[in-house]
Amino acid sequence: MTSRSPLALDELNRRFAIEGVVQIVSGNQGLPKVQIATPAASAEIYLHGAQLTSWVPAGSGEVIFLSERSKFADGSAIRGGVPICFPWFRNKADDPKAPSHGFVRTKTWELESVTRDVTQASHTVAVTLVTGSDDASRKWWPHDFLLRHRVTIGAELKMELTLTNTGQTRLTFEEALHTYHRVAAVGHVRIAGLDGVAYLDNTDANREKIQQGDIAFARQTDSAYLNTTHNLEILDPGLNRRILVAKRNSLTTVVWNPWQEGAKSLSDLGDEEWREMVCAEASNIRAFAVTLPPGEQHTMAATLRVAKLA
Ligand code: TA6
Repeated sequence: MTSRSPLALDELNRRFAIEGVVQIVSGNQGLPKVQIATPAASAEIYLHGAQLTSWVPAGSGEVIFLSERSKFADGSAIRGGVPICFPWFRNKADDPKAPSHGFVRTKTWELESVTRDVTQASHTVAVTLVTGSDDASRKWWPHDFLLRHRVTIGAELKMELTLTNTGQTRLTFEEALHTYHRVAAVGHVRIAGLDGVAYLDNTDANREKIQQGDIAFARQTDSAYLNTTHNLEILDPGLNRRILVAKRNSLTTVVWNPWQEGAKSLSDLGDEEWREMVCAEASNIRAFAVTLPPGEQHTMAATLRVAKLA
């Protein structure tokens, strides 16, 4: 796939805008973002990293956390929203100089399609963005691929990440939809759905442990739950809501909050913002990385829904 220069806004709107529903505008630091507004929900997706940064279902408040100090610049990841981690998660095992969480979250993706479904059952808009291998990616990862991110905006938020192996050899990759959920106060939040599941505790030399009951937050938390297809419920009494996360083709779930001490090392996170976010990430990492023969595809999906807590 050639890395064409990104299209100008007027050309992007000519090709993809839907009057009164979808437009492409100049976002933070002038980066192009897709703005979606329907009776069911509103949302924003930057072409930078194909990163969703807002989803507000009708009748609900903002569900996605975005740092007030986030950078919006080439080479930097947006802090918040849903960063796409690919083809590795965290540091690259064989190259400490490689970018954390891979290289696609700092690339400008291309808009491939914007479609609308206004049947009675659902008023949804689906935005598909695509990126692929190029000379720059092959320096880090010697494989040919096409990566599509299809985001369906409506009363639910559905994110589908599809990798196509366009090369001649099998490849193995890690992936994560690194979703930052907005919460009122992380110290009062619990995550249900992982009771009894084994996890690697990255705050304790990645020792393997077993989850006892719901996840509560009282310190830096960075846990990779293994061999689990379980759906999650993020229970937020402060906002009197549950965020339900359903996964498809994902065998690991990462849960992260930097807490006060971890936040100090993040210049793109406000001093107290760690209290208002929790990451719960559909993923395939570590021993559950995905191996794909030439020509094959793999889709991992996460679907979010919001409900009242009580
Ligand atoms: O998802 C948890 C995690 O892997 C943590 O270890 C922490 O590094 C977090 O991701 C954020 O990573 P980033 O590179 O975006 O600062």
